[in-house]
Amino acid sequence: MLTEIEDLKAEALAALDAAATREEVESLRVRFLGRQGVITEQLRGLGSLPAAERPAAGQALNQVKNALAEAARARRETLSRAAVDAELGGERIDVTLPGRGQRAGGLHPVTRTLERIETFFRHLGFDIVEGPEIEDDFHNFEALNIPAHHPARAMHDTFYFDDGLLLRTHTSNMQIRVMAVQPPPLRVIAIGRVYRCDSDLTHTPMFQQIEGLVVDERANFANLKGILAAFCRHIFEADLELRFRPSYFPFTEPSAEVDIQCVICRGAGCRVCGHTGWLEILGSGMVHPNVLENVGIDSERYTGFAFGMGAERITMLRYGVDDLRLFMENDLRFLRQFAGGG
Ligand code: 2NL
Repeated sequence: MLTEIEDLKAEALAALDAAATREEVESLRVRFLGRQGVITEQLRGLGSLPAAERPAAGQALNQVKNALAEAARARRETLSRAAVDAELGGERIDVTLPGRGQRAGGLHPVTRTLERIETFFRHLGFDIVEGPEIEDDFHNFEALNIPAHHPARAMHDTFYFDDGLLLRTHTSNMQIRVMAVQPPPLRVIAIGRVYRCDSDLTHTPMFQQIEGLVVDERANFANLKGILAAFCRHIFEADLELRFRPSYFPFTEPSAEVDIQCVICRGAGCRVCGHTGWLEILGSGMVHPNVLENVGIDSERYTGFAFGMGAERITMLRYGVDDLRLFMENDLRFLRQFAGGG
């Protein structure tokens, strides 16, 4: 009987030692120590043994029972610890790996150009104004010396609403609004989105315009030329030549379009400037006396000059971007090239 018990103990201990999972340990525990387990059955059978053998057998069985319970507990603990170690080992953080870093965002290239232009004119004492994109006929056309049926209205490709309102075709509406309420002397820059029903490789239905206006006694064309020359040299960060070509706008007289020496070839001629060596960058002129009178300014006492340009076009020339559509598509591969820096 006692050797049988010893064999049973050896068998159970070996099985526990070989158990690879906590589930296996549990099923061995049930097999030997459970309510119908082998050891339990033996304990129950003690009564049928001869009285002389009972105490020794009972003691031996109890010892085996305790030994197996302890062995099962120890094995379970070993397996648990191994499981935790394996999990931690798999998750170990390698602090020597290079970090993923955080990409810095950046301002849109057109915004950067607008900010540079704004800063330049602020230093010259200009006020920066913004205003409504939905405008009435008076502030967008009539006051600017563009009466109904004037051929210049066709030039503007206007988007109209049903009620006679329209999307402004230039930021001059703001210049009119300022002149109507503020007496001269005036130095104003109007910046904002303008809309024209026009779309091809070099035109988008919306673009950002920058317009400048100065009204003062004796404001003259020489002042205009001086400001624009300083402006171009500042924005393009180069000592560029300027060229004024006679032109026509209904709201200025005389009018001039301004070219700068090509920023790419410096005048030698290249694809960007169409081999002329010059790039057209803005329109300008002396404010038409009719415009001053329309807003109640005495055109005998005051004169004015004004200029206007498209922010996208200036941005293209500053950064050497050759496709206007890139500014509208928000492709991160394009925009990331402008992130950071100034
Ligand atoms: C261009 C040309 C220009 C003006 C805008 C202006 C405004 C007032 C009176 C007179 Cl209130 N003129 N603005 C003058 C000349 C040209 O813009 O090419 N824009 C994109």
